[in-house]
Amino acid sequence: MKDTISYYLMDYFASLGLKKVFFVPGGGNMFLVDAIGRHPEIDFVSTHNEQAAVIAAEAYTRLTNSIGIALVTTGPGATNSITGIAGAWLDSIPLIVISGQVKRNDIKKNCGVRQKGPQEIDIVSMVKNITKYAKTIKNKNNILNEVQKSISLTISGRPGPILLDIPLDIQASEKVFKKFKKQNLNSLRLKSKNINQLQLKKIIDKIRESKKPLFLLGQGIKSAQAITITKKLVKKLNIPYLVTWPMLDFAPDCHKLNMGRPGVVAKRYPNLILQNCDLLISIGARLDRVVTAHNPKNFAKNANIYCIDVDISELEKHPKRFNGIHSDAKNFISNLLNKCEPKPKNNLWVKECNLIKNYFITDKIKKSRKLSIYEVIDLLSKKLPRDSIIATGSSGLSIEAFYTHFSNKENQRIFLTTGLGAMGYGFPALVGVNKLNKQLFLYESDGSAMMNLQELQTLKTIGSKAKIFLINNNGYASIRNTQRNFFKGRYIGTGSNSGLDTPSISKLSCSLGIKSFKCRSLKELESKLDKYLIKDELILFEIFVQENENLFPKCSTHNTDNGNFISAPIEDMSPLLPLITLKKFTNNKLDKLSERIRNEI
Ligand SMILES: Cc1ncc(C[n+]2csc(CCOP(=O)(O)OP(=O)(O)O)c2C)c(N)n1
Ligand SMILES: [Mg+2]
Repeated sequence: MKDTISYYLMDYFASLGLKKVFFVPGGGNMFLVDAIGRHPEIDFVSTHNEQAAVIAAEAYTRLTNSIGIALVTTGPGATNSITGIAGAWLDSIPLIVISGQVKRNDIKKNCGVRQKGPQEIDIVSMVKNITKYAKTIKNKNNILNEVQKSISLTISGRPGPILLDIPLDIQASEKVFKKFKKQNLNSLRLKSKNINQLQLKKIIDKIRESKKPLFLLGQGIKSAQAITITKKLVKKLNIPYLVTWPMLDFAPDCHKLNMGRPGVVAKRYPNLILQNCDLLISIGARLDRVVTAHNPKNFAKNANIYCIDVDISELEKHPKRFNGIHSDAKNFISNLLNKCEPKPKNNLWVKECNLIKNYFITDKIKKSRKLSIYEVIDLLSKKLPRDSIIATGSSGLSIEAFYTHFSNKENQRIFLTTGLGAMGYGFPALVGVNKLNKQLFLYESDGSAMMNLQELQTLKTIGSKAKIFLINNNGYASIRNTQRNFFKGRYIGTGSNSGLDTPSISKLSCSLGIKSFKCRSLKELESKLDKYLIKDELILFEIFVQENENLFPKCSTHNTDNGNFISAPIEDMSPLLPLITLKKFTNNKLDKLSERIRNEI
């Protein structure tokens, strides 16, 4: 058949099962837009901003075995895509971004001017450092090679986004081709290197000798599509595990080997268990400061530490005592699964972990009259059903409280953009996972919602049946906390008394024809949830909570009487526990800093 290169490209994507395109049309991508409209297998969603199109596409990748495609136009369309690309880059998410470009003759090249073609911008240079591959296609005969190469790169090794920039004249040029037959996406995945057998043997010996082994499971396991074998591994070996935020949904909170999410803001028990283990095996987690807290040298201080990562730079950045093993998570885990002996079920260590977990799992704050974010999160933990998808916003106090305290159930999929922490993630993320055949929920905060509010209309347009929990705490509660703690409460641009008004989002969504409720008490929220969670329509619950709550538990930096700062060890979180309790749960191995903090502040 004869058709445009644009159609040829879409036919190739469809043959690989890549059928979902999120886009905003423009003059600069018009032939590609025409092709997605005409191709019978391509399902397209129009968003109201390219940032949203790219976020929707990366959210789609996160929840499927496919890859989301975002299609943007040249100039402002391309620049709007950058936040979404950066998020996918930091979180290692496969993503295909196609940008339209001006005709080859109109490209300015290196002639020194700022622009030659209409709305021309050199997007490739801008995203080079946040993509695995970014290229302007100059030769139409090479397009299939370029596309195959970039798909291989986006899914292989440490995954990440790619961008192909296609000039208008290439989009429009015609090609005679046979329709592509169905192909397997995995055939484009590059093989990972074999693991070093000596290192493997050493770690197997360490597991055999260890009395208190602990896994720390990170996003790299999802990237390597190794969730199923990781479940088999922990089950076979009976080794407790911690997870990072993007792996929160690996197993239900109540699973007896699941010891929670460690870090600067965390429940107390994961941090205590981390400090009590004698062997820590971290797989696919980059162990940034959010997880290791203020002093990485003190992290898992009683343990031998092994880190498994597909990206050697992530291993090289660690302190010397972290032993690095350069391997893809799936490769490493399948080797362990075949070669490791199980630990006895319910061994002493598993019992000790569960004792600590059970003691601290219901760490509660004092009740006050106004609804607390923590009460909301407890209620949602109870009410949201198994087998559902929960998209969340990605920045601010409400989100951090959620990832610390939400108690997840079996087969709930929960996700955010974690590395970038971009406000505005929630609505477009929900657009991206629409129609994935599960009940859909979004948990988002008011300030962040405002950054991509227009996508509420997209949700309405695409017939979303999701339930949205919108936390209203009068703007930027997290930044108000910073301004209270560091600037004596000089609030600037963080709430209605300091120049930032947030409208009632339920009123706005009502005006779009979306059913919306205001909830100001736990009772009111519970009765609304009981009545409306099962309804088959898009509903927004605007939940008014206290405006100035603190995050807890938290590894704080303490200001001493004589003007010094002491950063608390990771196991000694605020509000501070009595020393005697801390001693009990750290096997009497108190850090000297814990005594100093209590004596000097
Ligand atoms: C795109 C973007 N701009 C700015 C920030 C900085 N920032 C982090 S949290 C925050 C306030 C978030 O407010 P809201 O979403 O209402 O959450 P809350 O802290 O009130 O729970 C801001 C401005 C950010 N994370 N992302
Ligand atoms: Mg807020």
